[in-house]
Amino acid sequence: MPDDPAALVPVHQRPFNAETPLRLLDRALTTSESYFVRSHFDVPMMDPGNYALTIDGIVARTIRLSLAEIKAMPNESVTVTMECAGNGRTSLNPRPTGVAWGLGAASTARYTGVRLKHVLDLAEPGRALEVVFTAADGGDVDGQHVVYARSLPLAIARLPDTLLAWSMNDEPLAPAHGAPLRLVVPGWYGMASVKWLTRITLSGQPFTGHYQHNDYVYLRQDGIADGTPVTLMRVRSVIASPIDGATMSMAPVVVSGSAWSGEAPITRVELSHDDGRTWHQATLNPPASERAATLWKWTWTPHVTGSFTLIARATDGAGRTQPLEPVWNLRGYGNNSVHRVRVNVA
Ligand SMILES: Nc1nc2c(c(=O)[nH]1)N[C@H]1C(S)=C(S)[C@@H](COP(=O)(O)O)O[C@H]1N2
Ligand SMILES: [Mo]
Repeated sequence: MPDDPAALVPVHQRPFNAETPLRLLDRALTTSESYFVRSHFDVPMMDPGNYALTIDGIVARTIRLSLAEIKAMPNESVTVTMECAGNGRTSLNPRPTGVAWGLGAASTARYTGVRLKHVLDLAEPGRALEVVFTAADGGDVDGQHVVYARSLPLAIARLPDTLLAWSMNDEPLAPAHGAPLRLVVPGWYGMASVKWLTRITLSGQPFTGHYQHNDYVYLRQDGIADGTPVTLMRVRSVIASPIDGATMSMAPVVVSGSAWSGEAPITRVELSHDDGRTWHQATLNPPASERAATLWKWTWTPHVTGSFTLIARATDGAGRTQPLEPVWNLRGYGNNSVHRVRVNVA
């Protein structure tokens, strides 16, 4: 667990799950200490010295790679914003079961590792459909022993930004974030980015593991077929400053935050101080990478005293805009409704 209690907002103690404080979400990078943690089980014991990654299944040859061998491969770095699919769940009514996330289950880091594609090619894949990623953590789920495992379509696995990462923000990856090696799938909700990776299996069939088939599927959401897998992050913005409940004077105040979408670049962030009657365009900062959040700012000058609700609404290049009200589904995934922050002008 991190030393600085202010660095994270704990949501659950065992397994440890915690949010990034919202006031940090107008920064280009989240430090490792403040990066949100989402783990289904306790952090598994891993010895980097004895670590081996196995690549097997539909391959010409099964291979095993040590951490030193993986680190010696061509390095690649990508700045990525990662968000848990359950982020924003607590604003759904009725409240779905699952970790009680506010809006801080999202963070940005510069990941360094080797392209997954590079490692797959070493094993010479045959006619596979999917790539299954198996982790070292596991535990009891409804009376069954379950290990964390997920699959990706082969085409996504082979994208140049899909990494096997051992470093975050140019520091060694922390145990809570998947050391010694994790998968990073930019643009997808966090469940795809398997931590504590031990095995990569090329498969000819759709994977039906617990975290693929039972969890991380949309259920009972209007307009979406039951069982549709959760994949790309929906467009979202978060207000980092001012914080909810802040008191300010009748002087110009900079409203700032970040916005991201797994589907396309952010093209617009609008702010409202009057419950959505009028909207003002925020200034956008070019993101660190296509896979990282866009930071934005808007200067508001309140002309009267009273209480106000600030709303941020992002739009992406695919024309998708955040809904003003949450859209419910059974597990509470992908709720990208707008962020509202209440402030007092005194
Ligand atoms: N092995 C393993 N990988 C995992 C998980 C897990 O519980 N076990 N949680 C997933 C989920 S749901 C998310 S949102 C991200 C969170 O990554 P972080 O803890 O580094 O923020 O890791 C993903 N990878
Ligand atoms: Mo997640």
